[in-house]
Amino acid sequence: EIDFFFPQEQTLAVIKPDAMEGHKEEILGEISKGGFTISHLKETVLTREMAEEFYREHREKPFFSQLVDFMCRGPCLMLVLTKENAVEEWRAMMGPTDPEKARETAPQSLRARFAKDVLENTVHGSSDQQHAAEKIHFIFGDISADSDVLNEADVVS
Ligand code: RTP
Ligand code: MG
Repeated sequence: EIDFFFPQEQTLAVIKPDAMEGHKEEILGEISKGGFTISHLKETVLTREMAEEFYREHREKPFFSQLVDFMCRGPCLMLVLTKENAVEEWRAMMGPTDPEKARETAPQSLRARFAKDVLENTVHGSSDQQHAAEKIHFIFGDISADSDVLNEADVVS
């Protein structure tokens, strides 16, 4: 029998303000069922400056100011998820950006189930490992020496 070793990968997940209002526990349950380990967790209301920086790759898009308004509207839950292939697996659990498309192509996904529209779409996930590393650093600072398992010190309030 051969045991293959797959390295653990980290991704940043965000439960967005629309979902914090009624689906937080259910989404956390799905994350757990999906086999992800949560190593860091922080509930926060983003300032405009933080939201602008977080989504800076979209600053030229027509929806940018709406996106920033939405992300600052209430608390977000920020999570560092660890698993083999975490970036791709979390994106798959989220489903496509637009929930209408999600309902057609990925009806079990979080966005298909909970999202209102293409803006208020429930969850964020890093698009690749570089993006994950950047955004995790932006939200949580340097966590490179921390354990992959959540302990009290890593819950930031
Ligand atoms: P995210 O970054 O939040 O995980 O979402 P994503 O990769 O699926 O989509 P992205 O293109 O990166 O867009 C970031 C977020 O901007 C909002 N959006 N609004 N009104 C619109 O047409 C529109 N398009 C995108 C969504 O909140 C989207 O998740
Ligand atoms: Mg994106």
